[in-house]
Amino acid sequence: MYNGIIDRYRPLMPIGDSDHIITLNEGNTPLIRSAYIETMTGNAALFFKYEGSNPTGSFKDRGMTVAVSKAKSEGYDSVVCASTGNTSASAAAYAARAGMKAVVIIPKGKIALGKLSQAMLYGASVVQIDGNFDDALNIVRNIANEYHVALVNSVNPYRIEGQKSASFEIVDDLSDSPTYHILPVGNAGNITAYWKGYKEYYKIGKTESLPAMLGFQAAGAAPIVLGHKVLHPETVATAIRIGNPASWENALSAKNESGGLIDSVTDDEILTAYKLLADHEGIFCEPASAASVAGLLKLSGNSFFKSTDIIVCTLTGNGLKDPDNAIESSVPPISMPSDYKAIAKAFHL
Ligand code: AN7
Repeated sequence: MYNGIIDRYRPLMPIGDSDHIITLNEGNTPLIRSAYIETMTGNAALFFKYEGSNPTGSFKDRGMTVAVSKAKSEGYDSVVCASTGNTSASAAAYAARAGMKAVVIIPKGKIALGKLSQAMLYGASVVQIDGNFDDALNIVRNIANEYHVALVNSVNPYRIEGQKSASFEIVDDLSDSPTYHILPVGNAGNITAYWKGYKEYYKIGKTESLPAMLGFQAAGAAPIVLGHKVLHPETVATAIRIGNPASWENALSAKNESGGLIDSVTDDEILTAYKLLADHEGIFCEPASAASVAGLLKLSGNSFFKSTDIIVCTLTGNGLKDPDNAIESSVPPISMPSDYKAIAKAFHL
């Protein structure tokens, strides 16, 4: 058993012997074979990398263990980040464990309830601004430039180093790279990290091929697809409500080098995929995560995939993060008298 991704992949991590490791045993998340959606892909083999099973419920923990370990080891006593929610929850948890202070800046009213409750309970100082994620990222960049505080957004290269571990796990499970890797794109750190991970594993001979990277933005927050910043990004998938991604250039490199694409999916397509995953796969992810499957279905509709393809979709965050969207997308509970016969009859049991 490994104690988290640094322990498991230490030779490929920027960690020195004297570094202090802050871990919650993140990583080692399930790669789940599709039970149903696969049949909609032209019979390619489809797997979901379910990052919702990380300790704070998202992939951010992979990056945060490295970023906070390094911050602690370098003598910082506080961390700061901007966030659409998941980064704030993860930073708050790892900072708490490290005995460090966390200040997190979020767009007011635009982060899912579960994420907000996490950052609050882990004891972070939560600051809401009348602005979006891009405004919050500018603020924390300025703070980190002028004050002695570690910036733990994915502009911190240690975040990318940690997040690349997801590619290692997938290859370890499949014994090679998939043909296609599909994931949602917001600030574009994760697509950058996955591509780095695949390339590193290829270089040391762990794989014989590299996947094509397929990234999907929400249509109302699709700067990379449009080719220009989006000043007022809007989407039901609040995690990826980002109009000026910090890793924009790296995302384009991942796309170009891998022979992939970056496209957009509408909120309706995202919510359809979100419900399909729950109804037919038994998988509860958050709306932003379902953007990967929405992208898969969009491409499948154009007969993009072959039956010999192996596809991995990353499901970046746990559905419990966003109870409001879950309830909104579902049939409400039915009120009935406490009468077992009536209940059995109503549902033809
Ligand atoms: C569930 O928490 O940017 O393209 O501040 O929470 O690496 O930004 C979250 C991003 C996808 C996009 N899925 O990843 C934040 C934040 C979920 C996310 C993304 C996010 P990146």
